[in-house]
Amino acid sequence: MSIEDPAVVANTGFALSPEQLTAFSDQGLLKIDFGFDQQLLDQIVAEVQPLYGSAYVENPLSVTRYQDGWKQVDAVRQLAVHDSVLSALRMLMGREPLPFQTLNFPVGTSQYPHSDSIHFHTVPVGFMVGVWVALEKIDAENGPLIYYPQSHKLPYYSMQDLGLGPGYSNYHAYELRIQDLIAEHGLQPELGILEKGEAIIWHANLLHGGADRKDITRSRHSQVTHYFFENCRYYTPMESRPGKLRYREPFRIPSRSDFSLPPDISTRPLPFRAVAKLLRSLGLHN
Ligand SMILES: O=C(O)CCC(=O)C(=O)O
Repeated sequence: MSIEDPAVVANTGFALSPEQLTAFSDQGLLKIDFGFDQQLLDQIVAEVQPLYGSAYVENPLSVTRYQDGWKQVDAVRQLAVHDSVLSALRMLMGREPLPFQTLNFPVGTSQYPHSDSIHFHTVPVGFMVGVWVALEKIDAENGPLIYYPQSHKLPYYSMQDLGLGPGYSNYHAYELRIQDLIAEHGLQPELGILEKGEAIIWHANLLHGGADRKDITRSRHSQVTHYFFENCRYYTPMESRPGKLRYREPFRIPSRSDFSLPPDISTRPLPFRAVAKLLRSLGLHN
């Protein structure tokens, strides 16, 4: 069945309205309630906590993230591949979504604004989104998301466009250049004030980060999943130079919990990956 087939959307019972599609394209983000099962959200919070490690046990407010918790916690995976989310993303982008990374946050990140296109990029451009889910109530005090509506209409800036060399050692300089751009364009921030279970879908180029944690005693449990879309080339701009892109293998978080191959298959020796490729070509492996 092709993704253009309306049955794909109808099957899951979830569809975006024309107003929501327009809002995403105009604003670069969409605030949305997918009606997630509250028990699933609580399960994620409870089961991810041990993954934050000993620093978290000593001081639960000191650790800001855990990457790819879906490999250990099935509830994280279930949220990342939720049918309603995938249906919404198909409608937004007209291609099959490929969830490729999860991040879980116990507290606000206070992260400077950035465009995800500096971390994950595609050829053709723009086939990436983030879906950020509030796992508890988020208000102005516990470090909500901060974002700049319409900033996705700015050019896609690479490190080189901003006069910077590649590599994470230059990342703070990138953040400062983005601060300058925000001021130059007079962009106005908004905060992601959300009820538990609500989500924000952001465009690949939307400037966003973590607002200040005004109350540093409070948690801000949340999960973001990053998605690419099928039939692109994928690369990591921070590790790329013009004409020498650091390509990434397409990867999809498995949609079934009875996944019979290990999730870290892309890091396995070549013969193992060749078998996976064969299985994928036969439709037996995501
Ligand atoms: O959760 C946050 O505070 C920021 C998350 C973020 O910037 C991202 O996932 O790209």
